Amino acid sequence: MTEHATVKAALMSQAIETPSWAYGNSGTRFKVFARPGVPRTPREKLDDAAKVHEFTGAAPTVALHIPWDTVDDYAALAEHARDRGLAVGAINANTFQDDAYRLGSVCHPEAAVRRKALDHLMACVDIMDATGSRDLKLWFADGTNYPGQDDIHERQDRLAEALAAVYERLGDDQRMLVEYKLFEPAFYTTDVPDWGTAYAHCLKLGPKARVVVDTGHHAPGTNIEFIVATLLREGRLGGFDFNSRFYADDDLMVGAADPFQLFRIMYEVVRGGGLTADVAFMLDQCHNIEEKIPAIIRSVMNVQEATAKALLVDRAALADAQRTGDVLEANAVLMDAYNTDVRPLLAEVREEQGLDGDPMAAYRRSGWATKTAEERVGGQQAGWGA
Ligand code: LRH
Ligand code: MN
Ligand code: MN
Repeated sequence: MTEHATVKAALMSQAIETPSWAYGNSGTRFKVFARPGVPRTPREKLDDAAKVHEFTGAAPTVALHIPWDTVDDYAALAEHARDRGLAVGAINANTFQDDAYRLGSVCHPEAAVRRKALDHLMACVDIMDATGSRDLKLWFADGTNYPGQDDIHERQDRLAEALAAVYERLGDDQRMLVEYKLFEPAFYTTDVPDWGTAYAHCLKLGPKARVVVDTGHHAPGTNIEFIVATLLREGRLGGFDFNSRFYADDDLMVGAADPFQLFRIMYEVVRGGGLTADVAFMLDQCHNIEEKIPAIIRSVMNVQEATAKALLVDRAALADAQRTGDVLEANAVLMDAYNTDVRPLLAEVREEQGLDGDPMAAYRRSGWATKTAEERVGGQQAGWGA
């Protein structure tokens, strides 16, 4: 294969998972702006996700969030997805919305609350069994607000105990993705604040436990690509929750705030051999003021553009410059790839797959927005951010 053909093949095989909650109404604690045509049920969220996949050809799985996507029959929900050319992606657990969780969930000082949280995590694995989902995504809102509020050390013990119980319950082909976040909703300590803590727990648990990097969950200025390189080297990068941020956990469209950072991350993914199904490329974002489906299509395209640029880096020339200590040349090789307009290449890739080269325009022409605005009345809130 020519180099061009290898790049195209890699782009064609890249899958980007979209989150069910991005299709629903969301907002800040100040206001949720309702939008006409927004899904009313988990099935309708899948119907919208199917549109993103139809026009991009690159979004074949959808992450669910439990209980936001609660249904009576999960196997039937998975069937609904399959009928639309989709599969159920990661199951995201939610141990942050009940009154019981005021002092935490699996790290809570009371055993009864920890049990309740653990029961929920186990129920999420049951849903994985019913839907064929591979990944359980665990983000804990646990932490403390005031020094002395609880014992930091003991909270880690409680966390380890819960994680070990869930790990035991996983099937052979199932994985656990441990997500970290520096702060919020806890303001003093967070029980899984960084990749190091997540990694330490994963290492103890075993190979089915991996770290997930939510790009919005770091302190400003954090070198995320370094974290990605390290986790890949250790074989523990489970995936990404992609989004972008200007300030804290803003959950804006991936690649919108800092496309160069996204390129640097994707370069480390390519360099580290992470462009495989082993790494889940998921979006975790919400669309508060913009149209949702087009925003998700744009996000998928942003990831594809960063990936294309990363694949175009002349690795031989880069290695040469690095070996000879030619700092300027090494940097230039990387920037050459970043500064390439890859949109024509991606249009070509889509056309070769029988798709429209411009997914945004194709979606607009489809009339889906008008149809759903007429048919769906009373769209569902994403369940979070209100
Ligand atoms: C937490 C988080 C986590 C949740 C999602 C809705 O900030 O990133 O992944 O499940 O947002
Ligand atoms: Mn996340
Ligand atoms: Mn987040």
